[in-house]
This record gives sequence, C-alpha cells and structure tokens, in this order.
Amino acid sequence: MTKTMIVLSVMITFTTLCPRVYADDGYRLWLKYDLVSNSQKLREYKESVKAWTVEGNSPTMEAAKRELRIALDGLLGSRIPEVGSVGKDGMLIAGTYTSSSPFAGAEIRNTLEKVGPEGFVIFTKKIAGKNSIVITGNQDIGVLYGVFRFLRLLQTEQDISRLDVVSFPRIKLRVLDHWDNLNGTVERGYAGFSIWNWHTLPIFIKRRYIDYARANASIGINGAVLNNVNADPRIMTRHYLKKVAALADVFRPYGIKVYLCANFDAPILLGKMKTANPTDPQVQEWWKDKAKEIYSFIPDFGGFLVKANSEGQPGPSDYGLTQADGANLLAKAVKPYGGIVMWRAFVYTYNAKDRAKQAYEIFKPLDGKFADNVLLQIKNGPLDFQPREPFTPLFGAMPKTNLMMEFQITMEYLGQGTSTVYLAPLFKETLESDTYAKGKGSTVAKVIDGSLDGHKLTGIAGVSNIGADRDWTGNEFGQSSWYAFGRLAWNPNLSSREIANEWIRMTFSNDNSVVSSIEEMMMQSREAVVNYMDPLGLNMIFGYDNHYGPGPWIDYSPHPDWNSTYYHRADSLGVGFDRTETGSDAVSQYNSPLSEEFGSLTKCPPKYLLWFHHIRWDYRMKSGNTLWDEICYHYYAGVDSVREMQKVWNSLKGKIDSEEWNDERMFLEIQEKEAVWWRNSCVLYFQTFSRMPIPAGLEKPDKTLEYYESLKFPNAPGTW
Ligand code: GCV
Repeated sequence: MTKTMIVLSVMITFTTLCPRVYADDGYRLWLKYDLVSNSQKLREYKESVKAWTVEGNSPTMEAAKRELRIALDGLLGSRIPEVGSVGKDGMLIAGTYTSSSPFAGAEIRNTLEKVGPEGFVIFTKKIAGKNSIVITGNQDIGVLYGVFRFLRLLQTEQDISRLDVVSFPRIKLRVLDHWDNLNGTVERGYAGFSIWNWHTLPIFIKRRYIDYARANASIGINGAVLNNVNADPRIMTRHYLKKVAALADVFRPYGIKVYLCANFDAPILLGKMKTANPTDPQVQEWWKDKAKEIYSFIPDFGGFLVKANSEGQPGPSDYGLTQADGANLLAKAVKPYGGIVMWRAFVYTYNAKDRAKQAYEIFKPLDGKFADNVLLQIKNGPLDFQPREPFTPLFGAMPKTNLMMEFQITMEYLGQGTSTVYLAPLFKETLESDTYAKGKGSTVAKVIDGSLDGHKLTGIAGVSNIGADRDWTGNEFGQSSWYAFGRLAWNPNLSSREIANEWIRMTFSNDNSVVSSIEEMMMQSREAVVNYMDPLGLNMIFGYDNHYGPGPWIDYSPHPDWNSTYYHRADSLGVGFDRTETGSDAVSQYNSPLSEEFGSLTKCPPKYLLWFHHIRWDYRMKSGNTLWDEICYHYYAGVDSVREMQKVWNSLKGKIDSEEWNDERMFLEIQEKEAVWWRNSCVLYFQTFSRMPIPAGLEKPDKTLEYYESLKFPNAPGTW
C-alpha cells in the first residue's frame, strides 16, 4: 500500500466510523443514520445484523441495497458485509416473496395476501438453524418500504430481538403537490426556489432529486405533482416533457409517479385552437393526442391535477358546462394508459353570500357524474388552509365520487417559513372529524381511505413545503410536517405524538429527556398559532395577498371575499360569521347531528364558535368570561405558548447539534415577535368595536393600532 493509499484508507475509516463532529445543516432530513448512541442497543444490533443480502437486482432492489449500505455502516459504525448467500447467524435478508424464498411458508404467504402491492412484513426467523431477520413483500417497492421501516427501528433505537411487523398503506395515492413555477419560483413557498432545475434537466440529475425520492419513499409517498396548479401550459410541451421524463426515471425505483398540473385552456394556448370546449370533438382529440405524447415520454405517467374556474384559471364553466364535464374530458384521455385525474374542488366566485358554502353547492349535485378515474381533491376546510377550520362538508356528501384530501404542508397561513408549527394535530383533527354520513363513526379518514363508501381509488395530497434551501423546508421543523404527512397518508390512525416522537429521534436525539421536551413543544405548537392568530373560530384575517401577518382591518379588495371584514364581521354588537339557519345556513351542509350542533350557540364547540355564530361581545361563555375577555385570553395564551416553546428550546442547548439548536433559537425569536404583533394588532382592532378593556393582569400593547396598520413588508415571500 502506498503512503497516499494508507492516508486515504485511514480517512475513509475515520469518516465512516467516527461520530460526526461538525455541525448539522438539516440536509440529511430524518435519514441521518448517525451512530446508534445507546451502547447496549448498539451491541444488540451488531449481534442481530452481522451481514445482509438483498435478493434481486431491479432498480428498486438496487435502491434498497444502496440504502442499507449507507445506513447500516453509519448506524452500526462499522462495515456490515453484504453477502450473496444466507445461512449465517445474524443475517438480514430482504427480498420479494416467492415460493422458493429461503423464508417461504404458508403463514407468511397468508399474511402477504393481506398487505397488497406496497405492503411488507418484517420478522425474525431461524433459517437453516441461524437467527435471521427477513424483510419481504409482494413487490419490490414493498421490500424497499420495509427496508426503510427496518432502518427506522434502528434509528429510533427500538428492540429488534423479536420482530413481527406487518404494514400496508390505507390510502392508494399519497401525493405531494408542488406549486413550483417554470421560472423557478414557488407559489406560497418559503424555502427558497424550486428544487427542479428546468434549465439543467434532463441531463443534469442533481443529487437532491435522488435524496428527495429517498425521503419520500422512506415515508411511503408515491406521487409528485411537479408544477403549480396555476398551471403554465408549457409544461406539456416536448421541451419540458423530456425533463419531466428524466425526473420520472429518477423517482421510479422509489415507487414515485409523476403527475402534471394541466391548464384547461391548453388546446388554445398550445394547440392554437379557437376553443377548449369539452364537447368539441377536436378538443377531445387534442387531449387524446396530448396524453399519447406524454405517455410516449413517461410510460407510467400518473395523470393530471387541475384547478379550473378558480382564481382566474380557465375551466368548463367558461362554456356553461359542469366541473364533471371538464374532469371527464381529461379522464378519458388518460384512461387507456391507466392514468387518473385529480380535479380540485377549490372553486369559488368572489361575491358569494358565503364563500364557505360554494364548493358544496357546485359539487354536491355532481355526485356520481365523475368518471371512475377521477378523484375530487378537496381542501380540508371549506375556505383555504386556515390555522383551524371545520372539515369541508363535501366529505360527508358525495358517496358516489372518489374523494381525496388536500392538506397544505407549506404554511401559507400559519406564519410561513419562520414559524415552528407541527401540523400533524391539524391533519388529525380533520381526519378524525365525524361526517355522520352513515351514522356515528363515519370519519373523514374513512371517507378518504375508501372504506366508508367502498371506493378503491383513494388519495391524499399535501401541498409541499420543499424548496432549494439547504435544509429543504427553510425551518427544520417544517420537515416534521412533511414527515407527518407521509406517515398519516400511509396510516391515518397513527397519533400525532408517536409520529413526532419518531421524527425527533431520527432528527435530533434519542435521549429520552430531549425527546419528551421537543415532543411537548411540537404538540402545543399548532394550538399556539391558532390562539395568537385565529382563536375561537376566527379566520382569514391575514395581511392582504401575501398572507403574512395580521390584517383584520383589510376591507379594500374589489373582491368582497378577499377582505378580512367579510369573514370576522365585527361590529359594535359582536363578532363572527352567522352561518346558522337564520344566517347563511352553511350549517345545513353538515349531516345531522352536526348541523344542529354547529347551529346551536350553546352546543357549538368553542373552537368553531365565531366560524358559525355572530356573538355579542358581552356574551357569557361556559368559562364564565365574556366573549371579549375570552378572545383576549386566547390571544395572550398564544404568545405565552411561544414563550414556553422558547424556554423549552433554550433548555436544550448543548444537548443537540449546536447549529440546529441555534437556527431554531433564532426562528423562535422571530415567532415570539410575530405572536406579539398578531396579538396586539387583533386585540387593538377588535377593541375598536367591543369598546371593552383588556382584562386586568394582561400586558398592555406597547404600540398603537395605527402603527400596526401602517406596517409594510416589501420582502415577505409572495410580495416580490
Ligand atoms: C395556488 C390560495 C392561495 C393561492 C393558491 C390557491 C389554490 O388562494 O393563496 O396562492 O394558488 O389557494 O389553492 O389554488
């Protein structure tokens, strides 16, 4: 060995085996694979995994091998050999099930029959008299998912001595919606520019594309819509399709299909036709040809996502036709190739009496009119990704239609890139809501997993918070919501707390006291933001257009329902939107007994009170406080929670990576200021109507309402 080779080999051994000494920048997400910190566990793992093999060499199996190679070496701190044969003690064997698999048997075959194409099982078994761990599934992708699950067990330092894991996804399409524009910007993106570099594709494959696929596969996400729903039609030209195909090639081994947002006017804009009318045979032919062309580039193309007749986008209403007519046009074009259409229910006009009622009014009559390869993609709440909304009543009203959920992972209305808000509790709140469509227990989760109405084509989408920032999401805690979205898409029954626990262990530390501190901080973070922005059912009182910061005073938009005053309706008597029978009657869109519950002042859950009721300032709440005092207490509690989060975080100094710690410290400093800004602005603004004092004992705002109203944010994302 030459001197240089010796030095190199020492360096490689050092970097592989030693725990990291440099600061972390968040790039590795939850796939860090650092050395197992508990020495007892490390010894056990090394006993259990002395060598490994992955059967098969498809691109997916090669991905599984690559993952095991880097992960085992990192986690166990030494090179774990990959061997070609079984029969050694401490073997880890991964492979799809066949009758000649070394682990074949009736019991395992029966179990696999229940887990479907993407499910997997992990179990401990003696093979040829030797202790082995087996990861298997019906298809390669199931095995890859199983590998990630096995690695998570090590990452979170679980017992692996007697494994018996059976897992399969409850929802078929688990999709990230990227609102990425072709010029590199991201609508409502707070983590820098788009991760897709349309200029250097298709030849230059960034390492980040592969890591994106790895991260998604590790949590079971199996689809990516690459472009903004406000769709630039050029994405469907040959120039871009070659680039899309290159990304599809990268994602395929990881089980991820690509989808594109289609602009409904594409026949006019690209095809130079005079109309995009779905009833025109030439328009139908144009979509058929376009689908053929797309599939010639990407044989497993997933299909289209469409925003139609909403916020300036074209659609079938332009021709006096229904949303179903539009959706079915595209559905027919992709049907021969097994493609699907995700058609958005986010359709509204600007001057309705109650915007929250519109999607239901437009779509409910169309139940049963959509083609079988269409899914109606519905936002979790009737308005627009607010910190809290009741669920969209359509979930309990269209049994003959494939309904899919649309959550927003990017935090357009929750403090955007700098705030720490763990979104699993928000997702869960909607999923666990009872629609009563078929009596008690008809939860939204059961609607979207297809079990309530017997649908096979099921889906869930999350508007991505991913950008080109080094740590992917701008604020590392944003990763937790991406992670939670994937985990809940796989299994909506998981709890927010257990998902947080996993993520913290993989991201920051396995030290129990650190884990429980961060877990508490995350679990209160969503309620904190609701309290200091939109307590008691208030909503849509954000800064105009950029949606950053408070703007309850906004009343200058030409679109009535883009004004905050449209939503809070504060006057000298009270505050809140009357959606009861005598108001807009939105309550009647919910099934009984919810409609009565929401419609009753005394039975309505306090968290939705001002969503459904206009209430007097001096109304006595169950707590004994007047409504005005209760509003104030919530705003102040929100700020207190952020200060509490700061305390918890400060106590972790020295216990987690210093760079990650310091980044979050700074973000929480911003968040505390923003929470105070929200609280003071809203309390001072609503006080001009209530004319009541801020309750004794609460700190007084140190600035005037005029000051807050005068603030401008030329650098807020979305304003440039
Ligand atoms: C992509 C809200 C956002 C828009 C977004 C729209 C939608 O109105 O502010 O930026 O557009 O929702 O979901 O289509």
